Amino acid sequence: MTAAILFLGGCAGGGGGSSPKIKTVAATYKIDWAARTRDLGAPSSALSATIDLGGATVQGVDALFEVDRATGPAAYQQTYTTSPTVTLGTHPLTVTFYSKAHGVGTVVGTGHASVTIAADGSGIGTVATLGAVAFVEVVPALPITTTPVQLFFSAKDASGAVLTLSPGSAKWTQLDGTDHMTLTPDGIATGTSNGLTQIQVSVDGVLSLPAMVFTNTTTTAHGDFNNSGFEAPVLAAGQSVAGGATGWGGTLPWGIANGSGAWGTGGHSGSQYAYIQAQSVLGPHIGAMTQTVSDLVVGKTYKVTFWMAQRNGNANANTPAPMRVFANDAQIFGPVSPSLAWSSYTTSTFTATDTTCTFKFQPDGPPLPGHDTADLLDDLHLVAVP
Ligand SMILES: [Ca+2]
Repeated sequence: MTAAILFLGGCAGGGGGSSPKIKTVAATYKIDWAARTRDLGAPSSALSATIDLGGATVQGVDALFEVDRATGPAAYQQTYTTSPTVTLGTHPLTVTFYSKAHGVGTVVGTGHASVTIAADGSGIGTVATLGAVAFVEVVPALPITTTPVQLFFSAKDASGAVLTLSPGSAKWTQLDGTDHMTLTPDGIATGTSNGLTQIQVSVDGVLSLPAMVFTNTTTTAHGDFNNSGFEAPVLAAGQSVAGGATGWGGTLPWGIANGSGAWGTGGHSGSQYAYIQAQSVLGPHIGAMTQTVSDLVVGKTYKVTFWMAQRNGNANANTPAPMRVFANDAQIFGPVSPSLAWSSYTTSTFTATDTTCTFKFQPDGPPLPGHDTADLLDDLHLVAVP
């Protein structure tokens, strides 16, 4: 429910100029604008409404009125007056709420009723409004660091069409993990410690399923990869989460998984492992994982060792992706496609030119449109070459 519209009393007006025998009235109506979580300035759920009174002009055509929501996040009720006046009697009413001001943007709610405009404008009841939002979900986020970021949601109507709404249309709640991050009602997340947090978002009264986000406040490892076996944070058996592991950054789609599930049958060591997906089913989506390691010795030679397998889980799409490894954007490995079983790999050696180095693991995209490929990683190490 975006808002409610109520037709109330009005002042009796004079007859229309061209049809003096037809009585008209300046009907008044009120709109209850719903609370928002932030100030306006962008497309959102219900920033304006149009009211169509069928055949209510003195010429007998539809009388159309448009009103905009005021700026400011708080709920409020405002009374409006129809101008020009409308004819007395029974008319079909359609109210349409829009995501932008001035009656444009996405339709986010509609209401229909048969209303009777009386001489004093009174006796017309509330028009129920049916919200357009039918499905809401949390858009997977990159790991939340100590830098505040805006979380995003996706809203769809009953037919599955995406509705374009602004962040202020949504209300965010944190179900647990308050020791890992803070979350404002309008979706600004700030990490405070490493871990997992369950969150939920609602738009116009439609609630999403709970979603998990990582907080990752450790961004630099010393001398070797931090969380090299992807055992942190701890997931439940069979669980996987997109977008993060302690110590790691990257580009979606990637994540970690525990044990046997959609991505794999288990880790090389420990129960958890990472996956990087490269798929073109929904357009090109090529994931990457990155971590910056410090305390390298300039002039010294290093290599990276790691274990890799192709996706071998229970959700099909078990096709490998040709993996590449980069050290400060210089390629030191690949492209190599792994097999189903875990195997050990070693990159080319490279010489440190700085005390820090950012490593990136990124597969090539699928060879054909509509393909879904993914690789699994575990037990990554930076090794100094004697
Ligand atoms: Ca592991």
